[in-house]
Amino acid sequence: MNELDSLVESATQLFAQSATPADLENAKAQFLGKAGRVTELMKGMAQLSVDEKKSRGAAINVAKQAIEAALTARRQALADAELRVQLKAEALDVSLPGRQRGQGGLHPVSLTLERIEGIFGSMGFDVAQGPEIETDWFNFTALNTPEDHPARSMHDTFYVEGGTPEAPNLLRTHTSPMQIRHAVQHVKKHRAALDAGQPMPEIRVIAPGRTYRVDSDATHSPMFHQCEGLWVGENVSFKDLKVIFTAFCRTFFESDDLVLRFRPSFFPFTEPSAEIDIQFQTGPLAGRWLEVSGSGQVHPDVVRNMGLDPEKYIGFAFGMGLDRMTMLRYGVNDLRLFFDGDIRFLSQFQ
Ligand code: 2NM
Repeated sequence: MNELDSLVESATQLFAQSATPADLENAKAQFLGKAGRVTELMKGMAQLSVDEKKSRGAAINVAKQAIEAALTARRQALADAELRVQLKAEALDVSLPGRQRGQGGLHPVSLTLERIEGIFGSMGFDVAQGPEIETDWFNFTALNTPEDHPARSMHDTFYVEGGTPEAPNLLRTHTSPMQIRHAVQHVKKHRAALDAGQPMPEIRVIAPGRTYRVDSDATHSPMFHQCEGLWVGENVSFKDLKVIFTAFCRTFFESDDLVLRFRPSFFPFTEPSAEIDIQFQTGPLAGRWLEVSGSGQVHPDVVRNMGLDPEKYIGFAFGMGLDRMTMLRYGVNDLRLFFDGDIRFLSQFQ
């Protein structure tokens, strides 16, 4: 191999060993740069004759062109390799499964509420919802709760801005004020018929929602959920309350042999009043009496505040805690779990 051939070969080798474009440009300088080996060969021709210059120059030129071709080829190879790496890094695998969006669900207390609405709905009850900030009239006075009743103290009730000293505003302590609002609306709607001595369609309504009391421990939350029910008509009796509430409990707890007990109690807005206890015959809670609701015949003064004649209309009402109903149904022993927002607890109800 002559001197020029071996020069081309060593250039090609050095180019092949250049792993980056910068290395390659350094390698190029060693052969084609100002002080490169090809340039040195050109300078070395100075003492040659014209004929020698011609043939030697042509040979050097051939070598130079071969080196330039090798350089161009290597540049292209490096650029191709770089592109391949880039394409691989940016590759999009369209066959990958999409990112799943976690499925949400209802809070257990909301599940209870939906259940209760469904069951009472099937028995002809409307659902009434209304303000959580109430007036003293709807929350207490209309419900026959006397001025000096402890429930009206700042100790038990959250008072809020917006009222007057005589008629303060407060966070409702039960959903009964909504029962009054609904009954008043209902009576207004049928006022003409009533005045003409015609019968009024019965009031059958439940009022679920948030309620507030100054209370906080393992079994009391300052905000809790209630659902009250009201049934007013000319021929309604305690028997009707017992029938619908028994049917409700058996459906709600999915227990056909569940037994109810009405235990005498007191509420300002009902007379007589009773606590409703239930007893499961089977399952983990079997044999124990469990309080689930308050109830009673609506007090004549309250019937009057609905705009009805208590001599003619009789009402029955009940009120239960949705949080407690949820605890009983699912066997949850700490009320605070419902308000902590821990997804590990809440996701178990989906
Ligand atoms: C209860 C217990 C007993 C009740 C009474 C009324 C109304 F509006 F008719 F007066 N609504 N709800 C009632 C009766 C609520 O909760 C423990």
